[in-house]
Amino acid sequence: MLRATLVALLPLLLQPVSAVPLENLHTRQQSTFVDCLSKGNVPIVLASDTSFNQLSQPYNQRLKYTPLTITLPTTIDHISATVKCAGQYGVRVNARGGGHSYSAQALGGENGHVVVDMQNFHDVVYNQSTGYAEVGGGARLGNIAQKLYDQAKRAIPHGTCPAVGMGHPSLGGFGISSRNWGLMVDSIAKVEVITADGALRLAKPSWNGDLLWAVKGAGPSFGIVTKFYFSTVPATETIVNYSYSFSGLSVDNAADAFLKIQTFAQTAPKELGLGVSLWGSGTSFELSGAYYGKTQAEFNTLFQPLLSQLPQPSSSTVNMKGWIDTLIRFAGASTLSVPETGYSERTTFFAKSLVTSQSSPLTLESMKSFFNYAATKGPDAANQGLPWFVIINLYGGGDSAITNSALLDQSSYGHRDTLWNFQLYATINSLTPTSNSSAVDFVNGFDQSVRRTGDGAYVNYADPTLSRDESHTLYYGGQYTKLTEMKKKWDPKQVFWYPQSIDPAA
Ligand SMILES: Cc1cc2nc3c(=O)[nH]c(=O)nc-3n(C[C@H](O)[C@H](O)[C@H](O)COP(=O)(O)OP(=O)(O)OC[C@H]3O[C@@H](n4cnc5c(N)ncnc54)[C@H](O)[C@@H]3O)c2cc1C
Ligand SMILES: *[C@@H]1O[C@H](CO)[C@@H](O)[C@H](O)[C@H]1NC(C)=O
Ligand SMILES: *[C@@H]1O[C@H](CO)[C@@H](O)[C@H](O)[C@H]1NC(C)=O
Ligand SMILES: CC(=O)N[C@H]1CO[C@H](CO)[C@@H](O)[C@@H]1O
Repeated sequence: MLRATLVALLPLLLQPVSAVPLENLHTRQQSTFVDCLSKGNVPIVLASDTSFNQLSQPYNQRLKYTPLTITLPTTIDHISATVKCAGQYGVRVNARGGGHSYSAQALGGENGHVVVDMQNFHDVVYNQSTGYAEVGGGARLGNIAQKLYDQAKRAIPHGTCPAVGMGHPSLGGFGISSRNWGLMVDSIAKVEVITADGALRLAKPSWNGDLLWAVKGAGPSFGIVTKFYFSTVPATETIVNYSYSFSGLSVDNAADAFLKIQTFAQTAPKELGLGVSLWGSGTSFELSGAYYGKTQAEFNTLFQPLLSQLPQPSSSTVNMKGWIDTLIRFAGASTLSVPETGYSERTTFFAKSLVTSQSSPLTLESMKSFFNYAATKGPDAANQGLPWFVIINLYGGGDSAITNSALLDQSSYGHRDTLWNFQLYATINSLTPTSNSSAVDFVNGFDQSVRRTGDGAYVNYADPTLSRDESHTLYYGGQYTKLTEMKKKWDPKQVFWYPQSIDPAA
C-alpha cells in the first residue's frame, strides 16, 4: 500500500519547479507577504494560530471566508505597513470594524484577503474646544453613544444596534433620529485615513476634499479610516416614543392604511422618526418611532389626524424618554455598552433593501402586492425556521435632513431623494443548503413583490446576490461615475477590493 502511494506521488514530486501546485503557490505568496509584515512589526494572526478561527468568523455565519492573514494593529504604522505590503505582493486588503456587514465584506467577500482588524482603535473622546467627537476606526455605536453622553451629554445620529461598527458611517448610517439630524455619514467633519499607497492622510473639506467626499459613502473602497471627527449635537432629553399595533387586517386594508401613512409622511416634520414593521404572519403591522424635542401633547396634535384615518389599533403606547433610554429601547437591549475587544456574537441570515424615491411614492397596487406576499408566503417561511421581518423606515418627506440634494456634493452616499427604505430580513434558524437557499428565495421574492423600475438599494444592507454592476447602480445611482474617477485617483490598483467595491474609471 505504502509503495503504491509513493509510486502514485512520484510524478508529482518530479514536476519542474515552475509547475508548483496552487496550494504551494499560495503558501509562498503568504510567506513573502508575511515576511514583509514581520519587517514592519505588524501583529499578525495566521491560519495556524489558535485565535485565527475566532477572529475570522463573520457575524453573518451564512457567509464564511478564509483570510490569508489577519492583522491586529495597535499603531498607525502597523496599518500603513500592512497596506504597503499588500500593494507590493498583490494581496487584497479590507478593514474590519464592527464586523456586521450583511455580506461579510470586511473579510473580503472571498478567500485570501488580508483583514485589518481595527478593534484596538476604539477610543471615543469628545473635544470640548472643537465640539467634535474623535472616534477610532474600530469603535462601536453603543459605546460611542454612551461615552459621548457620559463625557458631555452630546449625541450623533446613528443606527440602533450597539455592536455595529464604523462601516456604518462609512456607508450611510440611518437611525430613528436621522430625519432630524441626518445620517451618521453627514456628521463626519473630517477623517484620518490610510490610502492605498499606505500613507496616512487627513481629509477635510479644505484639504483632500475629494477623498473626504468618496470616503463619506464609499469608505471601504478608498482606505482604512483610523479616526473619524464627527460633529455632535446636544442629546435631546424630551423624546416621545410611540408605537401602534394593527392586527388582523385584510391585504387591501393594510395596503390602504400604508398609503394613508405615506400621505401623512410626505409632509411630516423632520423631528418625527417613523417606521412600519411587520413579521411572522403577514398583515399585522406596527407603526412606531420617536418625536424629538416635543411633548406628548404636541405628538398627539401631530398624530391625531393620521390616527383618525387608520383602523383601530389593537394596542398602543406613547411615553417620554431621554436620549439614552430611547436608544436602548430601539436597540431592544438592556445596555448600550458592548465589549471593545473580543466581540463574538454571531447570527445567520439573509437580508436586502429596497429604496424608493420621493418622486415616485408607493402605489396602492405595489403595496397590495407586498402585503399579499407577506400574507401568503410569510407564515410558511416563519413556520419553516425562517423567522423574518420587514422594517420600512421613513427617510424623506417634509423637511427631512436626509433628503437635501445639496448633500450630493458633500458625500458620495447615493440616495438623497429617498422616501422609504425597506429592510427585508430572514433569520436562518438552522443552516442547511436548503434553508440557505430558501431564505434567499423568500427574501428576494419579497423584494420583487414591491420593487419597481428605478427603485434602489442601501449599501449598508449589502446584498451579496446583486452582481457587481447591479450593486453599483442600485447603491449609488448618479454618484457612481464620479466615484469611479475617485477610485482611479486614490486606488487605481484596487488594493481595497471586495465583490461590490467601486471600479476605477477606465
Ligand atoms: C444587528 C444590525 C443592526 C443594524 N442596524 C442598522 C441601522 O439601524 N441603520 C443602518 O443604517 N444600518 C444598520 N445596520 C447595517 C450596518 O450599518 C452595516 O452592516 C455596517 O456596514 C456595519 O459596519 P461594521 O463596521 O459593523 O461592519 P464591518 O463588516 O466591519 O464593515 C462593513 C464595511 O465597512 C468597512 N469598514 C469597517 N470599518 C472601517 C474603517 N475603519 N475604515 C474603512 N472601512 C471600514 C469594511 O471593510 C466593510 O467593507 C445594522 C446591521 C446589523 C447586523
Ligand atoms: C449559503 O449560500 C450562499 C449562496 O447564496 C453561499 O455563498 C454560502 O457559502 C452558503 N453558506 C453556507 C454556510 O453554506
Ligand atoms: C481638541 O482639538 C484641538 C484642535 O484640533 C487640539 O489642539 C486639542 O489637542 C484637542 N484636545 C484633545 C483633548 O484631544
Ligand atoms: C411607545 C413605545 O415605544 N414605548 C416604549 C418606550 O420605552 C419603554 C421602555 O423602554 C417601552 O416599554 C415602551 O414600550
